[in-house]
Amino acid sequence: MKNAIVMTMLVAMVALLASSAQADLVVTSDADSTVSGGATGTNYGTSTVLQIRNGSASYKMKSWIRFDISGWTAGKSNITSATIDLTVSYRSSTETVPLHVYALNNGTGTDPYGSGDLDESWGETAITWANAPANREASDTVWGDYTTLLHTFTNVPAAGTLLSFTITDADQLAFLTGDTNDKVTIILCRTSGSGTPRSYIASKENATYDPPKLTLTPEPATMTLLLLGLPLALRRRRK
Ligand SMILES: [Ca+2]
Ligand SMILES: [Ca+2]
Repeated sequence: MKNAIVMTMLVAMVALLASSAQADLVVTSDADSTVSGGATGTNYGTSTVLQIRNGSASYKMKSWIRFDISGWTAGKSNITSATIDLTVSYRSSTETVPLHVYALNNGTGTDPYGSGDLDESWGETAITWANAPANREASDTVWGDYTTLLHTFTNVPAAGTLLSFTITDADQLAFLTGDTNDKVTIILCRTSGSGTPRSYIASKENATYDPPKLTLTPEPATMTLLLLGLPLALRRRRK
């Protein structure tokens, strides 16, 4: 009888924890666009591809991608792992130019370098080379004070292939764990190459390939630990 009461109480506790536990959050890009050093006032927000290339000024292209993480309800400090998936939508035959993925830090206010707002409210159909947050306009990269390097792909495979990486390092996760506005932005750029070769990443407007995707994973749930300990607790009571 006692065991039955204990069991009922534990099941109720597990159910309560399960209802409040944070599951993985999977979101696709909320906004994405290329900006071009050769057309500094032009927006590419409705394009089906995200372009990233380096070279002389007119060949420089970088891409901004934003995710809405308002679906994460367990407190941002509980994010312990993040995976970013990008799908290659085009590749020239010899694409070996490294592709860097940066996070825009959770900045607020105005970019002192004149590249626009840092508060991540950039508009998908308004972002350009001239106003993209943390864009280092005279360069092939971004302002280090406001960004964190997450990953570098050393080679880009054929169209249709997934480019994926997972981060668990606290410093790299800071743009997520320190987020205060439910928006996070990543930036794609290249710091070598001559304009060609190049490759494209599918944007959220691409009908053939998957859009950029972010997966957030919480700390191992208390519920799981409790479930693991439950049989042991019951066995001890029966002795
Ligand atoms: Ca877009
Ligand atoms: Ca943010």
